[in-house]
Amino acid sequence: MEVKLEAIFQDKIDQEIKIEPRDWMPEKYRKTLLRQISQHAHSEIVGMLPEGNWITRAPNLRRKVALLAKVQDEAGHGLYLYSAAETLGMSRDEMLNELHTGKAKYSSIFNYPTLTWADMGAIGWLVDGAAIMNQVPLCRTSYGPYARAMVRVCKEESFHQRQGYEIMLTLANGSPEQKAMAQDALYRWWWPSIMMFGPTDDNSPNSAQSMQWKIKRFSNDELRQKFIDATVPQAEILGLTIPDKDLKWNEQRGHYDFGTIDWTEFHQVVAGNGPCNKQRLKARVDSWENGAWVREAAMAFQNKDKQRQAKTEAA
Ligand code: FAQ
Repeated sequence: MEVKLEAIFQDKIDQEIKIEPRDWMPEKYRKTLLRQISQHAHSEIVGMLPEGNWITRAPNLRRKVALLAKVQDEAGHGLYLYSAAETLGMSRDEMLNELHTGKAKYSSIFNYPTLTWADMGAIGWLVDGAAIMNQVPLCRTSYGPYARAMVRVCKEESFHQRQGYEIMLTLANGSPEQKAMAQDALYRWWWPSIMMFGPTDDNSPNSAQSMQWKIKRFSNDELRQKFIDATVPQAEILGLTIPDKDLKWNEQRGHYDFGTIDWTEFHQVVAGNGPCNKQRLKARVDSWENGAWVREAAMAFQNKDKQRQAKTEAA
């Protein structure tokens, strides 16, 4: 029976028919999606923190409004993604508990500090740029609720990428101090951004199965290469230097060659030992604890409302 169901399931995937919450699915498909979507949701919510740090220090009103809107968009992305993950049978409270106890992962990139205003430019340009490269294919992922959530997320991410690039462009064409600030931000964010795509294909335990199920459409290395190829010319327009002496156009491959990624750093950050892991997690846990009264008040209101309704119906 299970074998037959599995064959029907794979056939649907092969024919590009979306899998919906009530459809039969292998348990491992459900678990893989739950892992990826909840990690993605946590990344959006934790990802609000590095930029949230600069809202009060934006250099002018236009920049402040754009940054505020961007951070709010990230909260929205987290909410669509938690909703999509909930359709797979785990409650939002359980997912948050996994984040708060360190059981669930979130993207390595959000464990780095934002030291200057130029970091707002570098995050928009590089981090959102990498996110778009990874997420546009997710609009065609095989699980319906995830694919549909990603359509809006990607539209908003493109705006984020452009606002970041525009900050970089302004700084790169500004005073020598501003240009130096932009360069310093590129130095610090480049390597962590290319690590966002995850381990190399031969070290990516989930890729083969996720590709077969069309959860992922491109491998980690393919997306990383696409990102580098798209971003190098943008750095040239800015007149800024990417901190990789091995970065070079390879005519034969039709791609940029690049240097060796420091995977020890990546694994350290993912293991909780990055520069800001403890601070990020503490901010989320504090926020959950400080918001307890809001949840309790909402529940008390709902119970009162139910009692009132029951009384009216009984009368
Ligand atoms: N950080 O076998 P794979 C954003 C883990 S963008 C931490 O290759 P998979 C927007 C991976 O989970 C950022 N952990 O795994 C924004 C797995 O561990 P597990 C979020 C990482 O899933 C911008 C292990 O390594 N985007 O939020 C990372 O097939 C600006 C082995 O790896 C998404 O989540 C990492 N970078 O491929 C917000 C996109 N990479 O769970 C605010 C959706 C890998 O087995 C400001 N996710 N790991 O214990 C994906 O596309 C995939 O999950 C990958 C990883 C590509 C991230």
